[in-house]
Amino acid sequence: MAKKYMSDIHLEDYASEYEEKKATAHDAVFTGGRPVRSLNGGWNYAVDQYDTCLRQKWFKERYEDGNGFTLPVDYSFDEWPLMELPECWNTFSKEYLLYEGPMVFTRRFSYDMPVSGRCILRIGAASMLCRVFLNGEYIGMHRGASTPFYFDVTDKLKADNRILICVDSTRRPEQVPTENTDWFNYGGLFRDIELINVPDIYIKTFRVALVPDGSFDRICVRIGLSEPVDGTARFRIEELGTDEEIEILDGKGEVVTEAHPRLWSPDDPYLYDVSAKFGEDTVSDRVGFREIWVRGRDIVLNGKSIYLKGISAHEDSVEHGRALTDEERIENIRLAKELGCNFMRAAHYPHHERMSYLADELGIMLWEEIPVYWAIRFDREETYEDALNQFSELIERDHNRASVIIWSVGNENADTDSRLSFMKRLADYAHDTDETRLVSAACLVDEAENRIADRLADSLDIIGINEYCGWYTPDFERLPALMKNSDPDKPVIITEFGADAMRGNTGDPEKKGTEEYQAALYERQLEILTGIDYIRGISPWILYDFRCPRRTSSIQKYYNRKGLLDETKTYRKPAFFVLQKYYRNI
Ligand code: GCB
Repeated sequence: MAKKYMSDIHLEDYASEYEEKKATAHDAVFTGGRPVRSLNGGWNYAVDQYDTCLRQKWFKERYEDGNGFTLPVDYSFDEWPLMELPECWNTFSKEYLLYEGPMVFTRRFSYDMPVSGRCILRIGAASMLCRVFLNGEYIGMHRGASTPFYFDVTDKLKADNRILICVDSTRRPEQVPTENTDWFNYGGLFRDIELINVPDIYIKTFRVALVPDGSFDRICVRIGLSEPVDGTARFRIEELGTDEEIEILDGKGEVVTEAHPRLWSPDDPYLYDVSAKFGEDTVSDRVGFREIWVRGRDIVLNGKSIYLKGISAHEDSVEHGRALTDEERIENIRLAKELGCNFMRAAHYPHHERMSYLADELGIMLWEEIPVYWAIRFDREETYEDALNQFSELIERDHNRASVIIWSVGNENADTDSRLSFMKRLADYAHDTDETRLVSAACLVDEAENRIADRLADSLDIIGINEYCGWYTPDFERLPALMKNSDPDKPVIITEFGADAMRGNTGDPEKKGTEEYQAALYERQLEILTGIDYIRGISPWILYDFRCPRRTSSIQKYYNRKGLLDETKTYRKPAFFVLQKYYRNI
């Protein structure tokens, strides 16, 4: 008897069975145009600091021992308080602001079982470890805080259901990102949770883009099915009169069709309705067509050399943490446009997919990044697999977004052999799977030689450089010297420069932390960077102040204050206008 009731408190290895059934990029399902049943809304929740849900298998909901004896249980799902999901728990309640660890979410829902077809559960993102249970059974898990994941739950659904999700936001050294980052580690189910109905055999992947060959009149369409069957699919763009048959063999098909689309650019973000059909299944999307390449030290959009007038941004808001509303996303893009930007660096992890849809619609080019940030465990194969999986999930998710022109494989990682091989593999993967974008990373300057020199550069199309002359690097004279000492054979983007400035801390332009110091630093940086022919863009750090537990000084107050706006996103610091003027004059 003792064994039966005590096992959960003596089993140290309780979590290993929940490492099985990992959701990966291979499970991703193209969702555009499909009917979706939202599971957003009120979920019962409880902080579960000691992982008791997993240890005691609460998800089994065992209230009796089978002999009529009522078992004591440590949960009461339906009486737990409610949280409206999606949400970051840190901003949901002050009580949880600094809570890191496991939290359990559960709700009931009814479901009208269709006569045929399958049902896919899609979770937009959960930070960082997520385990899903449906009707008493373990469905699977996911790692990584910023990409969507999918489970086929067809055989587990009933008319009345209980879903239970354990989300564990603990930072761990071997995770991607690792435990030390310069941003706030928000926890929660902070993107949409939905059920998607698909036919028995369905379109799983759907990629549409111009062939990047400079002709601007060849559209490549790739379709992948859920089963390795043969058949015929159709691809349509009504507005262009395109109606193509695609032969499907073994579940895969590809066609290159001639068309003359109006090209997408930030000045003319023109989108087409495209669709594909296989059997009873139809998917659709709104897609822009553009070509982006590198020619020598130039970045070329639709055949014309461009300069990336950018700004970096975190996904952060005082009220909602990373669970931004659509209004907040639109406002962020609007602010970037007010600055004069044609480009945003979505740092340092995949932002919500709505960001790239909105960038497509509103006309702003995007740099998208995975959180291979600082001192990742580059020596661990499991960490590489995690990074690669998050990267594949991102590429799968945003492949059809014209606005996304650059995939970044990481940020500011010390140049070691293991880092080189880790990030080179990621860059090679991006080149192999997606020929319609450029690959970059935010690299470090070779401090000893004061030169742009990173062994990873050979694997990149564009070299990103973070330099903090006038801030972390006191001697400003190093910047012109850096420019002079360097002779890269490809374009460079200054992916970061900046200075902290607390709103209202005004007065002395010589004093770090004042609004004036920040503005003067921008003036000086921009003056030096102007006219350096291989610098083909900049994305200074950063659009607005963002929460950051590492920043404890009296001018920071747990915020990184390098924003051009403060955290309310309403107050423009003087440096905002310096950059705006610069962009207007380019
Ligand atoms: C960097 C990092 C960024 C930090 C920034 C800073 O180089 O890439 O994540 O927030 O510096 O403010 O120090």
